[in-house]
Amino acid sequence: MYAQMVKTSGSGVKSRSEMGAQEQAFQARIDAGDKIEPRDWMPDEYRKTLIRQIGQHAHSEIVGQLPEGNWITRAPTLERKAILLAKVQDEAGHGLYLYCAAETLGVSRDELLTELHAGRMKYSSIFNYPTLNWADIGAVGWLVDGAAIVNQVALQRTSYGPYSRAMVRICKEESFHARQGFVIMMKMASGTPAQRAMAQDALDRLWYPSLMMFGPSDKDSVHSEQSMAWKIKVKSNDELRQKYVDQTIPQIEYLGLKCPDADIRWNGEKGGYDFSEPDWAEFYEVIKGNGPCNKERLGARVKAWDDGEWVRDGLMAHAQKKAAAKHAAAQEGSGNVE
Ligand code: BYC
Repeated sequence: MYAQMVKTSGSGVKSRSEMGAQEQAFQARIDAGDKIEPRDWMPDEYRKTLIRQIGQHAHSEIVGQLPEGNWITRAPTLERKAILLAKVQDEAGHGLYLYCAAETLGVSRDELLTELHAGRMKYSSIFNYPTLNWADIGAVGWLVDGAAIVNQVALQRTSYGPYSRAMVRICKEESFHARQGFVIMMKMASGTPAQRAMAQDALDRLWYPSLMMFGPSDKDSVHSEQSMAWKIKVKSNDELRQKYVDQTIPQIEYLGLKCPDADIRWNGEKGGYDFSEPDWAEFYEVIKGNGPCNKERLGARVKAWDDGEWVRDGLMAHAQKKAAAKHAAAQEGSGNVE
């Protein structure tokens, strides 16, 4: 039940001559940099790919609340508690924008959540790792939100209008999230030897999982070729991972910490760092449902859904009552009493 499995198509990209007239016109709009809007014609696979990616993105936002939400009651000061509370609340908002963007494609939020709860839709692998102490909260803000920003800045230019617009707003909020994480890390890294050791340990554990957030290497990415042809993705998984490493290594140095990858080297020729790949076998285990926290995370989401049933039922009953009263008043006003 907890495996995050979705059947992938990965069937290759059609050439112009294989496309019908409607598809050719659609592709020409994409190539010209037009945004596709909900009422526009789109190929079924384009719609399906967006529902998969936006849905997975939305799920990541709400599952991503769990590892940090866990630390709200244990934040070291009132100020830190207020900041973390605001951040975790922002993530719920991000989930909302994204579920709304997915709804414009003809799928309901309830349907997407049913898929998540049944283990048929994924969420980001990173949230299947635990947050063991306060330094991890700094590292999540800094590394995880930092990685999310690199990915999402590119997605601001995605071809689907509602997704692109959601990304603009999300990116602004994510920048605040990453900074609050970096400030926690600065405090820990310049604190007592024990605090410094905690900061290093958090970096050691979260470095490779944060690299995995960008997805498998381009050669193993099943969806990239088609998604890039449709400009759903505008940068490849490896391009974004490289950008992230290049921006993060100087930050590690600034903190006076050590990157857990002994093979990190500046490569002047390519103008970026050489780095070791994450353990992809571990990545595939995690997305199959076998990471350290998959069961706990999905269990928490399912419980929240079940516990909230009475609220949803109450809201629906209230809405139906109001709609019935409005209908009755309208009937009475028109003298058309049934
Ligand atoms: N985790 O062909 P590929 C946040 C799956 S929330 C899990 O390269 P694609 C935050 C992939 O789905 C930020 N699964 O796929 C929130 C596919 O399987 P399916 C979340 C992954 O879609 C709260 C298979 O592997 N951001 O930051 O072209 C608090 C093959 O991959 C992952 C987004 O969701 C992964 N890491 O590219 C704090 C960004 N990577 O679906 C922070 C939006 C790959 O065929 N998504 N898979 O069964 C994307 O940009 C793209 O979907 C990805 C993957 C780059 C992630």
